[in-house]
Amino acid sequence: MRCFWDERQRAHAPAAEFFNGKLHTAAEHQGRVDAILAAIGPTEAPADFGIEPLLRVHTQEYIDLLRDAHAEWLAAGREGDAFPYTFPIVGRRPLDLSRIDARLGQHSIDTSTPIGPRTWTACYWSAQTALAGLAAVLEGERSAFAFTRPPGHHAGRDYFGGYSYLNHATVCAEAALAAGKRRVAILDVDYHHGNGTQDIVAKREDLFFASIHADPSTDYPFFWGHADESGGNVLNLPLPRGTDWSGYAPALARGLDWIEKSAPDLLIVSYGADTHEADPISHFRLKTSDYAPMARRIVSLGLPTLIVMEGGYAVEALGANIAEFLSGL
Ligand code: SP5
Ligand code: ZN
Repeated sequence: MRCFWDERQRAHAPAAEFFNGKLHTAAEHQGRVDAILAAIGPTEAPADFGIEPLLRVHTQEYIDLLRDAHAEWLAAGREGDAFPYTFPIVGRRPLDLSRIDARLGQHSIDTSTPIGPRTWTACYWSAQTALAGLAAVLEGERSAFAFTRPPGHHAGRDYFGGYSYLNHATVCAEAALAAGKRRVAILDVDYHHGNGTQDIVAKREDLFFASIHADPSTDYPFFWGHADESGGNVLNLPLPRGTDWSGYAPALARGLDWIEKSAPDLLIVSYGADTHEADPISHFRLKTSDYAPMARRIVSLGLPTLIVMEGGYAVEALGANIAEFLSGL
């Protein structure tokens, strides 16, 4: 299977994130990279598909912020990574503010997603890696794996959060439509609900989103992913903490059945290994050996399939989990 990765994606190096009332070592840290690269073997570097595919999903204003935020942060006299800390809650009137703290708050949903001096570079190449994986599938590969990092599924059109800045799954879905595909389905199997993806595909008749994730009553991102948000082109299948393969497999079957009925001509999988029992921030109980059957069921749909990487933070188990998933493809 062709795997894609660009060394410039390594440059994003968040030190810390804030949740549960204190700073923690960033879960989405550079140490994930070698664990994953060792497992997937040789990778191809992407071509540069430019900024245009990103602008089919994200606003120019938001892209400008991602690119410039850290320089403005330094110019404001700060050090370290840029963090938002004040957010315009629902119903606040839109204001055209220039202060970096206001702009960060206006375009983010949490305090876990820092912007460092090289974050934009890593994000740009992570998106190009996804687009290179898509190009391989459009050229006829049955499946391809894009090691996107930073991840993407929590990022919306104009907001970052959940360690995500650019939404690779929908950037690729839009690129596929632009290249002539008619209907694209996104299956999200990360532990966390893909709120950004759901927001971006809302009300579309050519994009379909099915997600299996931890019940947002107990887990991040809390305000998206509840079962009653399903309908039309969205299917949410929240599962309780403690879910193992015996509880996961039936939800996966439902999700795949729904995708099949949506009649897509391309499948994009947002794959997170944070459903594993050893994950330090998550609470499902999948085992390494569960990822091959998961992948086999996904490819049994017989669709051309692009996999983009989302979360997965148990560094010791990460390589084996991804290798197992790829073996099932
Ligand atoms: C891509 C992805 O997987 N993003 C996940 C973002 C989750 N960030 C919030 C972390 C809060 C973790 N709560 C930890 C409970 C530890 N027992
Ligand atoms: Zn996750």
